[in-house]
Amino acid sequence: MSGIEIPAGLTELLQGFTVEVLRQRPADLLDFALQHFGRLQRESRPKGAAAPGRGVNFAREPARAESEDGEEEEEEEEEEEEEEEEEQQQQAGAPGAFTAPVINRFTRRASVCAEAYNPDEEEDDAESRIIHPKTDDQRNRLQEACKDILLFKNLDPEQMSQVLDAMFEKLVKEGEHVIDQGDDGDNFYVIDRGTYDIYVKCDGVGRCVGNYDNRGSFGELALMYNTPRAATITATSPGALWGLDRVTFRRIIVKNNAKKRKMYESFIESLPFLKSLEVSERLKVVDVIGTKVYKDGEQIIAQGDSADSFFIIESGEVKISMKRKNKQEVEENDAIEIARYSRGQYFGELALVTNKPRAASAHAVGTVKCLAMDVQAFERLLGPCMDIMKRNIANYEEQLVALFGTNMDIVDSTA
Ligand code: 1OR
Ligand code: 1OR
Repeated sequence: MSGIEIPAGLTELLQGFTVEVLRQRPADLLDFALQHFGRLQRESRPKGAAAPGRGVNFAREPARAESEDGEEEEEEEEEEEEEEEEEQQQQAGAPGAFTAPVINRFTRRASVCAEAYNPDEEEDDAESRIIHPKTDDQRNRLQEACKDILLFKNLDPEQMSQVLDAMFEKLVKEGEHVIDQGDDGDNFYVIDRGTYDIYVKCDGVGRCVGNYDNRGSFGELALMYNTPRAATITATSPGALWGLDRVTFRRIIVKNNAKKRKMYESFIESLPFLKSLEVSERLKVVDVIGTKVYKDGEQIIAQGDSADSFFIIESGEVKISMKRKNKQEVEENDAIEIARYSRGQYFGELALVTNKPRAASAHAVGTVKCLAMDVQAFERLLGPCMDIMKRNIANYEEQLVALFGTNMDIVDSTA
């Protein structure tokens, strides 16, 4: 981190305190703080010892004993926790090579903290909800920033309103590290404005693997899978983010992901172009997709636009069309239809693979339901399917000749 260094455990300590204040709404805050931190100190002491124990004990984590030398009493419990975590990660789809976690003591504890806030237990506990009051301007900007966030797409209105209430604005300076690879996950972030680089360490050296340009979100992986941060995110301009705390994220988004898995697991499993993925990798695809619905005639992709997502059709029909050559200002109906796709087929991969603008437009024919994935997830998760997709791209030109014969010059494929 650049600038002021935040001591390890401070964020969790203050978050735990804040949650307790919101839950219990004490009349005397100072008195409550004295009792709260006094209790934490007592709980974190080794049994029968006078000296305070190491580390932070979180507000709702059961008190545990810790001996000075080997933490023997803790060991058994930690092994159980590890097993539990492994089990959960297997269910969640164990993270790929880049996330291979070196689970240190602190990481384990942080994960325990997350486990203490069991999404099911928290379900109807309205008092534990975190609310950050916002001005009208903030609320408008927040709603605008969140409207295309795929992880929020499958939430019901009540869940969405709890998420918006809990989000808080965070201003960032150019050069600031918003997330450092290897750290514990505290918040999920939605971009309000600003540009950000993504660095991933390879043999100890950070390599820029992508960026965000005034839109999108990051920081979900560590919260979803209880793993260390998988990448470093640095601001390359002054910017603003909307943060969502770990507890609310797990209570709402992770819980909702379980529902999404039930809905989409077998569909994703059935897609031939994803057959190179392991089962666990397919589950991770389900975790990051968001459902988007389009009305008859609505534009899904515009030829020439920059690209930020990939689509799989769940239901309905999608028409792919290209502008006529030398007619940049064409009417929509002056474009030529080049393909039609339906359930189980995908589109929007070409611009992501070639790093070029969209080569064609896509429109809904009737009502269309698509599963969308952002470019970062596409690159992170669909690497093993690239051969199949590239083979298909190589066929595009052939298909076009088949469609228009030697007259293929009529479409503008230079975009
Ligand atoms: P996180 O909680 O692990 C870092 O914190 C965030 O960076 C991560 O969640 C993602 O939201 C985001 N690999 C891993 N994390 C990435 C990647 C990424 N891109 C964005 N994030 N890759 C780059 C894909 C363009 C794969 C690199 C091998
Ligand atoms: P995209 O990201 O470029 C438009 O956004 C999408 O239309 C594109 O990815 C493909 O998924 C899809 N040429 C270009 N894009 C095509 C084509 C195509 N067919 C489907 N798409 N063809 C002409 C090649 C010059 C194939 C004609 C049958």
